[in-house]
Amino acid sequence: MKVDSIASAFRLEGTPVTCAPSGNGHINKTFTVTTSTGHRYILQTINHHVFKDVEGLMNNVIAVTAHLHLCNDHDPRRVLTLIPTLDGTYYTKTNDGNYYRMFEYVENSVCLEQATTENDFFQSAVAFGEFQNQLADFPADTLVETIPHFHDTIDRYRLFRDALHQNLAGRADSCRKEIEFALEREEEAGKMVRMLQAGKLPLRVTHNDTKLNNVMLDAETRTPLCVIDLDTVMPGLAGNDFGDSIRFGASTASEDERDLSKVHFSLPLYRAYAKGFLGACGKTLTRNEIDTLPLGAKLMTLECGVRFLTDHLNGDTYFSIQRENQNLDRCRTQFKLVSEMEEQWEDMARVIREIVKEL
Ligand code: GN1
Ligand code: MG
Repeated sequence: MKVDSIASAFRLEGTPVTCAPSGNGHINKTFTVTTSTGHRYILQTINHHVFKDVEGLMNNVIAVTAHLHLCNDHDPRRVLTLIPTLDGTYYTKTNDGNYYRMFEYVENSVCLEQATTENDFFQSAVAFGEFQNQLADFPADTLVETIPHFHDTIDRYRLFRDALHQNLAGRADSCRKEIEFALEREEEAGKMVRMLQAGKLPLRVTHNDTKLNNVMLDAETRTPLCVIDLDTVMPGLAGNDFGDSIRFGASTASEDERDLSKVHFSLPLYRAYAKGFLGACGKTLTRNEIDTLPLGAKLMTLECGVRFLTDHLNGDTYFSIQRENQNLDRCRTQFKLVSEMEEQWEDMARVIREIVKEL
């Protein structure tokens, strides 16, 4: 079935005229639809191999966006707005078994793949910090866990070891260095999960995929508009949300950069993000949560590297790729960032202490 004809299943202003691919997500496919009145919408497939409970996922997104709309006076630029289908639901399943949903297009906005200025990164931190605050009173037990064990680093290592053992794509010998790097850090990787289990870190409603390209900024003022990609909003750790932003946005190169000499962990970008994030939600975080923010950054970067490596070993079945060895390239950038964080470990903790003093 053609994607532009799928758009007609939704309650649109005008009739669909064009439908063009957009966005850079690794999981769902995204299109921009323009109608006869010039109105623009986002049409997205929901990857049901990754998200097995599509109905549960959509119920999460419906409930979370409704809650956020109340916090933002129903401003359609501040919160993702779902478009209902003609039969009054919020997603449609086509004959070929695929799922689709639509959102209002957020006009006059930018979505960045890399932080070009410290201010842009700071503003994205404000967006994710406020997001966290606004969901603080959301009833977490009503949310479905859309991907069980999503940031369970202990379980991520179990899957990595399985992939290593099975060596399905026959690639293990060609990435021994990366495999060693991951294994040397296995014990530390589980640290925050164990703190959670011991009651030393609280579960909150978190985003869990806080990449810079999952937030929209106003194209002119460069101030935050809305947080997008809500499929993994579920109970999680605040430090993981902080950490995932750092792993992606405090790097001087893109996630899949092949020239590792371009990839560095930037302490100034880290500081800018920490300032925005702690300014927005620092007062609600516990002492342990604040103290483990640097660890969150390191462990999310390590976890993501391990996930890319696992997928490379499995033959690229999870993250979409555009070229050979792209998941290995992605893994290498993550591990390079982890090494540099280890070198700047004391500075990372000091930055947090300095910011907290000024709150
Ligand atoms: C995926 O969907 P996207 O591209 O925003 C992934 C994240 C990874 C990220 C790495 C559901 O995010 O967990 O951190 O790629 N999302 C899922 O770039 O697995
Ligand atoms: Mg995304």
